Parts: sequence; structure tokens; C-alpha cells
Amino acid sequence: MVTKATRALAAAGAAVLVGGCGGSAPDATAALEVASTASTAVPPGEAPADPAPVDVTWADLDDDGANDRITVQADPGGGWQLRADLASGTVTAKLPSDQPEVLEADRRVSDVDGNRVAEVVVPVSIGANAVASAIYLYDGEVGLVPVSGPDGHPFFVYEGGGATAVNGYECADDHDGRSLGLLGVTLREDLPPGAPPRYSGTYVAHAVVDGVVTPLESTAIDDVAADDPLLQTDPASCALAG
Ligand SMILES: [Ca+2]
Ligand SMILES: [Ca+2]
Repeated sequence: MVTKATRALAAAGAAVLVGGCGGSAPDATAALEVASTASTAVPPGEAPADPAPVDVTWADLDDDGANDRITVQADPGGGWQLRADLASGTVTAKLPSDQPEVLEADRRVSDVDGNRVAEVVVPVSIGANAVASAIYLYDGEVGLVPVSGPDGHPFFVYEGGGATAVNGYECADDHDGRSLGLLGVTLREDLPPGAPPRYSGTYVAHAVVDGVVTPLESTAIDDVAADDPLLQTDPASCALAG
């Protein structure tokens, strides 16, 4: 699905995503750990590599009352995978990203569907000015799965945009439950030289049910200034209720 937000992100020069359409902040539960690496034989004369630091996010993905350790690590098939260590075992999901930056990008623990069970928002496309993130939840029958659009492809939320776009996401407790709102506006190109930037685009509220995102309502944003409240979004509004 190519949305206005997708185009806005592309305009901002973010890396291109692998498959699919559709946020994340530093989380208080994230902690920096040093991976415990098994000792491996090192040829004489070569210094052993330093163990790579691992960014850990903690969230109770399987709703058993205990926080689960969530990390990103190398995928055996190449690229990167998201890993969650649950009491019932480890589950993984290959990330739609080939950027090593996903290892240390800030993940957010969120509850975008409002069911009081955590999901984790994982940055997968990290550009200089914009970030796209996928949202992963734990499905007891399937495992770790990304929230998807109606087309079955992973759904991404976008933040940033640099000088030419503004993207963001937030949650609102309306629409008979929590909704996930995506802002995507681009700089108007018909402004006179030197004029303050003004933006046009859309704000689309979505319902998230059983891991599927469905658009509910699209609102046009037409010719607003950079400091307009319509362009302010707060991903913290998607936090899991305590
Ligand atoms: Ca758990
Ligand atoms: Ca949830």
C-alpha cells in the first residue's frame, strides 16, 4: 500500500522498506546489556572481538504477567530478526530490514489495539530524517507477528520527514476503543521563495483488531503552518496502560 505517508517518507530520503506499508521512542524499560558470548577459539596473534552490546527491551508480550526479554539479532538467513524470550520458549521474526542500525534503534512498548497486552514498535527503516517502524505482537498460535494492513503486508508507522515532510503517529481512545492515527503531510511546493513552510496531507485514524490495521477515517490537512497543532503527534499516547 503506497500511502501519502509512504510518499512523504520517500521524499524525506529514508531507506526503502522491504514489502508492506504503515513509531517508536526510547523506553524506560530498555536497558543496555552486554551479550554473554561463548568463548570461541581465536587464532594466535588475533585479538578476540569485543562482545557486541545488545539493546534489550522488556515487555509482557504473552500476557503471563512477566516481562519478556526482546532483542534484535542476526537472522540465520541474513539480515536481522526480532527475538522474544518467553517463559514458554523463544520466538523470532525476521525483520523487513537490512540496516544494522535496527540493532540499537529505540523500540517502544505500546498497546496500539488497546487490548491491554503489549506490542513492541520496532524501527526497521532508519533514515537521516525519518524512521519507519513495524509493530510486533505475540500470537499464541503463530508466534511473533507484525501488525499488518488489510492486504496482509506489514503495516508501518512513520516519524520525521526532514524539511519536506512531517510524519507521526499517535493513539486516541475514541472510535469505540483505541485508534491508531497516522499523520502524513508534505511541504507545499507552490510557496513563494522565502515564505515560511506550509504543509498539506492527511491524518488517517485506524482500528487495530487481531493484528490487522483497518482505516477508519481520513481527514485532509490543507495548507497549515509548521507549528499547527494538527501536525503534532505523540507516540507516548500509544503506551500500555498501567
Ligand atoms: Ca510474558
Ligand atoms: Ca495490545
